[in-house]
Amino acid sequence: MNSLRIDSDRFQHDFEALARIGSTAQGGVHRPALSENHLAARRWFRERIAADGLEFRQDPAGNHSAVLPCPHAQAPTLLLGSHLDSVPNGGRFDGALGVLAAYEVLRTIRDAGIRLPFHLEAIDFTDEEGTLVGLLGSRALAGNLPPSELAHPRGGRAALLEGLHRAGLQESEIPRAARPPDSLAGFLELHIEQGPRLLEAGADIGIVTGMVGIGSFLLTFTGRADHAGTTPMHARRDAGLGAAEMIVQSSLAMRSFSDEVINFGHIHFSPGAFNIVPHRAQLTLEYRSPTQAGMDALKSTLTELAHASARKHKLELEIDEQGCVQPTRCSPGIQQAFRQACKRLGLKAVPLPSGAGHDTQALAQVCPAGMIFIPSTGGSHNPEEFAAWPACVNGANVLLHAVLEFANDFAGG
Ligand code: HGY
Ligand code: MN
Ligand code: MN
Repeated sequence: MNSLRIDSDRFQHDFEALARIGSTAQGGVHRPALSENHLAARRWFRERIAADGLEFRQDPAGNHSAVLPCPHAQAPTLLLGSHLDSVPNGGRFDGALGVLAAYEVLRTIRDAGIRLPFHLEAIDFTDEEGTLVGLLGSRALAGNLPPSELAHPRGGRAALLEGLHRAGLQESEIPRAARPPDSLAGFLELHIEQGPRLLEAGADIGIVTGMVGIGSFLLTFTGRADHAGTTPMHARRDAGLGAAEMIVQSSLAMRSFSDEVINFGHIHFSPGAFNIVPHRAQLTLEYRSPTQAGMDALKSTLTELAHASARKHKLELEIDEQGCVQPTRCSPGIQQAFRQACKRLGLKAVPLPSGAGHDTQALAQVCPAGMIFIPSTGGSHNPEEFAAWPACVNGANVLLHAVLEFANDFAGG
């Protein structure tokens, strides 16, 4: 078994075929959750599964998977996978590599005639990226998707309902995707690092120790529309200045946080004319921390700054919380399985915390879950994101051998 490897040509052929779906001129992909392009990618995955003679499964949250059943019907399932949805104008590796690596591992084990003590399932989770909700499919499967996040989705209710309709999904059915925790043996995910640390360390594999918590706000500052020429500066209630104050003051405040980050991803002024003082400004704000204490401290600092910015510019303020995912540790047992796999393959592995959110953190709430990174360049959430093919093959082989390690431990080997 130690010499078993994935089929690199088959894996690369599928990766390149998938990357053509929703591809952009700059070499990335545009496959926002439940968009036509995303659904086209899912159709491709389903056709691939059928062509390979494997069992296909779709759940009420839209999660798509290939299943390799083991002979014991009552056995739990080991899930492998990631997500086929992308951010708008994103890269072709984020998520997609993890789904296809999982699928390649499943096919390799099937082709080798290996009998595992659990069912093996390669899964594509719905809306990991939060175009609609965020970790929608993985949290639904884990049974920990709060109804409030469907009621107030960060991508807006209209977009969520439109996407669900396009995909033929019923909002009321989504909770039925939840699986009993004891039906899950665990979850393993391969992902590009989306940052520079593995390259700086000269390492082949990052064994993820944990993932940041992520909170999202929609801030609405409301003042008064006025003539931009005849209204003295001191007499304005300028929502635009309130939003700008919030951005500047928050950025200054981040000097007192060492491991936390914030991001203002979108700003909208209305009515939006050259010569009207904006009466309303909307800001999306995301904040992240590797610890719950950091999340709590950052949330209270940002909330205070938002109110102070509104007071200074005589504005009303609405703060809409748009969901929150808690910081999560990865399973020590699964980290060990990854370490053993890297040792067997002669690959240099380092422990690494994740500054990105991932489906692993949803599954980690209900079963042993862990993930690995491979080195990537060009940043991420942009078309320049890139990983060298040998690194992708390394990652898939580590995933393969971690499954075999996990099976060995599971069977009490
Ligand atoms: O935003 C993230 O951290 C992830 O890419 N969804
Ligand atoms: Mn991702
Ligand atoms: Mn992403």
